[in-house]
Formats: sequence, C-alpha cells, structure tokens
Amino acid sequence: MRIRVINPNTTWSMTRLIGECASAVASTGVTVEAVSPTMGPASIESHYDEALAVPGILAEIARGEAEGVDGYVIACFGDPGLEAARELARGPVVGIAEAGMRAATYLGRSFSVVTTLGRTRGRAWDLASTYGVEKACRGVHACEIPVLELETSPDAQERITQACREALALDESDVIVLGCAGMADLCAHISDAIGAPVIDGVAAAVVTVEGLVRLGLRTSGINEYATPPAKAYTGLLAEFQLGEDPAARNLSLGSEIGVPAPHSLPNEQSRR
Ligand code: 5HY
Repeated sequence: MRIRVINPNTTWSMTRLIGECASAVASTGVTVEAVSPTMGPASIESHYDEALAVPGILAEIARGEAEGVDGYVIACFGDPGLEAARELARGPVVGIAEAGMRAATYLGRSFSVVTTLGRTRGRAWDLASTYGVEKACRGVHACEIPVLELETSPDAQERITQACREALALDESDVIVLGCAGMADLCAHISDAIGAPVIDGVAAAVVTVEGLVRLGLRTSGINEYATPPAKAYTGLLAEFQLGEDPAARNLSLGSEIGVPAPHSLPNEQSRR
C-alpha cells in the first residue's frame, strides 16, 4: 500500500519531519511518501497562503493518480483543498485537522486545539463546525510561534507544552489536538508532560487512510466528489485542464508541472 503525505507548504525540512512521523505509525509493508509541491507558500499561516497552496496539492494528487497511489493525507491543519482533492482521487483523502478532531472525540467528551498563530484560530473553528464536532471543541488556542520557527526556536517545545497545559485547564477539556503538522514530533513529549491524550493529526490521518484502504474503501465517485466537468482553464492554470472522460479520471495535469520525485520512506527502514 502506498500512502502519499502531502505537506502543502514548500519547506522540505518540515516535509521530512512529517514523513518520519507518518512512517512511524504506518504498518509494515505500507510505504509512506512524503512530498511538497513545486509551487506554493513556504508556510501556511493565512487564508491567502491556503488558497495559493491548493494548485500544488492538486498537482500532487494528479501525480499520485498517475502513479497508482492508494491514499492521501493533506498535512496542513487548515485541510486546504480537501474537497477538490477528493474530486480527483480514487483512494481516500484525509486532512490532518479532520482526522485529529475526529480521533479526539473517541478519547474524551471534549478537546482543545493548540495551533501556531492566533489568526488561524478562526479556520480551526470553521473546520470543527464543518466536521460536526464543534460541540466537543471547547477552545482553539495559539502559541504565537510562526510555523517555520517550530523547528528553529529553542524553546518552541516548552512554549507549546505550556500552551497545551493552559488550554486543558482553561477549557476543562479532556484531549489536546495539535494544530500544525510541524508539531507532529512533539506529541509524545507533550502528552507525558501534561498527563492527557495529545493527538498529532498527521499520525491520526495516516492510520485513518490505511484503515480505509484496508477495508477496500475509496472516495465516492458519484455526486459531490465525481470528477469535475472538463473545461478550459486559462493563464497560469491552463495546465489544470482535466481529461474529457470523467469516468477515466485521466488527469493530464501534474506531469507537465514536473513535480519532483516523492521523498519515499519504506516503513521497515525509517524507524529511529
Ligand atoms: C500547518 N501551516 O499544519 C499549518 C498550521 C497553521 O504550514 N502547516 C502549515 O498554522 O495553520
């Protein structure tokens, strides 16, 4: 089974971190391919960033479809382009916000989200509502650490741990959902430090995709997620034109855009 984990930002050091955390939870025999598109923002911290990340995500999905990938994870807490990706992919596509929030509802009556910048909190609330878990979401908090400083700032781990501890106390919630893929490697440390379940959406999404594929389940190709009707796109997006035959789901885009080879981590080798 091949699972492609798409980090929609173009920072490969973060993509590798995400890939290692994803591979650490995938079953033996499952290959996790962590990729970043060739186009897009270095990090995603605004609606503008999210909007401009979507073409790169869709090009990666198209490439995966051409290469026979079984399922996808969108490894950004805004779940950018999730619905559009499901219109293109045959296999399951799961966003880390959706997977993290849904997993939290199995582990407690309520959860709190701790994300990076305060300006992204609204998006997290919107997603909680979209996924029908807003009643279980007691709070969305920000540690005010920019995405790319998660890897470089020496006190990032302690500041995020403290933000999680405070969120639990303030919200009287039972579970923490980490609000950024770049926090994936902090999960175990924070859980030990605060004594409550802490969910990393990357891991939750990988096991969800793996489970759905194992059940032989795929994205529904009828109604809302059917292949979009073919039409012309102009300008920079001209290459995003889809093939004529929706049923064939032949997606010509991607190969022209020349997406780089995925950073594949066969599971049995990657564990540290
Ligand atoms: C993420 N941004 O998971 C989101 C987190 C955020 O580049 N990867 C990003 O702050 O919304």
